[in-house]
Amino acid sequence: MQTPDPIKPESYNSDVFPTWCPGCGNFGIWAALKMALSNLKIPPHKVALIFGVGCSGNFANFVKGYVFHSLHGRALPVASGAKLANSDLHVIAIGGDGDGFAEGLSHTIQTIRSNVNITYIVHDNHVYSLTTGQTSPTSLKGFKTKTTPEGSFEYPINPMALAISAGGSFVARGFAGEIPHLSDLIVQGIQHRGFSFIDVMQPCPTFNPQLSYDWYRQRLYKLADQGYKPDNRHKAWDIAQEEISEKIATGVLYQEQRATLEDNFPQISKTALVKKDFSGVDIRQFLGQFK
Ligand SMILES: Cc1ncc(C[n+]2csc(CCOP(=O)(O)OP(=O)(O)O)c2C)c(N)n1
Repeated sequence: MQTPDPIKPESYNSDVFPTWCPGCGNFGIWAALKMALSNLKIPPHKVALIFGVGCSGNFANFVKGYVFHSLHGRALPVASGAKLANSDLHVIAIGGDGDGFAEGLSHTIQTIRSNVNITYIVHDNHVYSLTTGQTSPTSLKGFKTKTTPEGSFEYPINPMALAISAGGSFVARGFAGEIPHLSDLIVQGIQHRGFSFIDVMQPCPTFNPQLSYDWYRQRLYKLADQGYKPDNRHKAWDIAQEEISEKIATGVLYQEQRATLEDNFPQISKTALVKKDFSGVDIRQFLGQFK
């Protein structure tokens, strides 16, 4: 793949223009990610974008890079495998709240624990969109859909609390309607050594119109404006307890440095697996290292 010079947000456009509904928050996340990659001067051939299934997963068709459209809830194991095979790539996993907190919930928890050096962006619209509007694990109580005509009665999953309690080393929340701020969070997430978890508040005007851009804006506040420092897990936990129906903190809630999954594999901690010279290697002896 040729490297366009200089790298611009448009460098990541595929030939297909997004088919998302007018006003969909996915456009903002798409723009923020492209802005982040171009600000970091990462060429498309140095990034692997691994998608789940959903409206968010359709992003796979609208972006350039090494792109893999995986199964529903399975973006994270595929992304982890890509990173372990080629640690020289920037690996970014992308999926919806259904993908990450229902079908893929155990992968989300286990990948946070592993601290593999990848970035995970959740398009959290609090609804299953691609299947035309059913409750998701983050749907607010009382949310009326085809599957919950009397309103959802289940308590919503809290992604910030989930990530902090699973041992997240980078836990952040952004808003699809604030592209430069979200882009900066994605930059920080990519630069973080370890698993970066970014939950993005994403308006879905078609299947969750109540949570509109205005609804979010009335509740959003930026942690950085309050001089907040994301180095204390207990403080992060307190912020995570705020009900998003009342107030929504954006920014990095918590960050710490600790060994990544790759650091724990001496076979790949220094040289990417794909760069190993296997000519003349007794493969049985090599595989023996993995026992
Ligand atoms: C294992 C499995 N279960 C269910 C489906 C059907 N399905 C496809 S997309 C989807 C919902 C996607 O919702 P979400 O992950 O929140 O993404 P969004 O469409 O809102 O971006 C479901 C249930 C599937 N494809 N695979």
